[in-house]
Amino acid sequence: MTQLDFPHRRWNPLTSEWVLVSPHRARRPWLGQVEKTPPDNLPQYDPTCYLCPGNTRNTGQVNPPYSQTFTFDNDFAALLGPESAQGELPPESPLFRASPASGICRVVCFSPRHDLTLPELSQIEAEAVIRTWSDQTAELAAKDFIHYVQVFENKGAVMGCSNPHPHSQIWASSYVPNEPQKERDAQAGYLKQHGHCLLCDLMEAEHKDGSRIVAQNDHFTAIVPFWAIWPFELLVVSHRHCASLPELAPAEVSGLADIMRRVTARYDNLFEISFPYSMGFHQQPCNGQADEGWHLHAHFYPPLLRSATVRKFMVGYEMLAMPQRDLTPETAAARLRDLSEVHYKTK
Ligand code: H2U
Ligand code: ZN
Repeated sequence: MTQLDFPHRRWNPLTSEWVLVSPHRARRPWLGQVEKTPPDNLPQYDPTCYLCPGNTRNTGQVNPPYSQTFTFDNDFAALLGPESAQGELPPESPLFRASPASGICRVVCFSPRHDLTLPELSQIEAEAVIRTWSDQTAELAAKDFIHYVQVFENKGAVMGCSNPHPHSQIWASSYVPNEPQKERDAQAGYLKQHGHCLLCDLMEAEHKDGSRIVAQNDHFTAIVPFWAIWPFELLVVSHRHCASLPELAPAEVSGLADIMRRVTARYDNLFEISFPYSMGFHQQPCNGQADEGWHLHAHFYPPLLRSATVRKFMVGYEMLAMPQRDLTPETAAARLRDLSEVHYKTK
């Protein structure tokens, strides 16, 4: 695609929302907040970490001496089991609407090593993480009261992550949350209107164009979406039309592990720091009607903008009007594409 260097809006067909792109603004000066860079010299084992093997968590429970991944029920879960829905909610009215919410929250550690992040794991270790997410999804989705399983990773203090030990979270809920519900409606609407899957069509168009592709293998492609909000946002899409992690064949699990390692290595190499982000998979809702238009994908939402210490703030216009970006998605993709996939720490 040719570079656009004048203000314009772009449509996000997955959420049915617009983003404002202002490429001419990318060079403005910055005198605002400067973030701390993440520590680069973590120990392999931290006796004070509540996720390291053998350590005691806040509740007094002791982590097993695990050697690959480790999953446990979140000790401070945001959602509690169905038995928690005891009290009575106020009667619904057009202005005041409340609804019961129950679920299961878990923490998944990627590795017993306190100091290794996704791009530093071996291919085998990264595959074990994908399989854990997949097995957890299958187990949680099989429960009658669960309607959606959200797998996500919050990485870096800037993103509110409380502990550098590599871990992710899973929140399985009795309801479909806002973002997946928007995507559900949009994917179903696209299928109805065009007779094809939205993300299958997107993959075809992106492979033809190429300007937003960052990395690909036989089974997955990572792009900076045309409608990206965050400066270096990524969308990772499966080539085969499938709707959830448990549907992936073994070769696709390997493909997903490969693409996750490669894009996170590029991220770390961008500013030569452990790159912060929120990442998560969007899988089809469970225990409801089938979602034929649903196509498995992951979003990476990283906050950093122009250096390791200057982030994008979603404030002002973003909070009150709509998201806005300066750098075009095509420029962001080219920058990520030009980076090595060899992690800077191993150089
Ligand atoms: P972050 O991914 O945002 O860092 O959160 C880590 C989770 O770990 C958080 O949801 C949980 C917190 O509730 N946790 C435990 O389950 N046990 C502990 O002993 C400390 C933190
Ligand atoms: Zn640890």
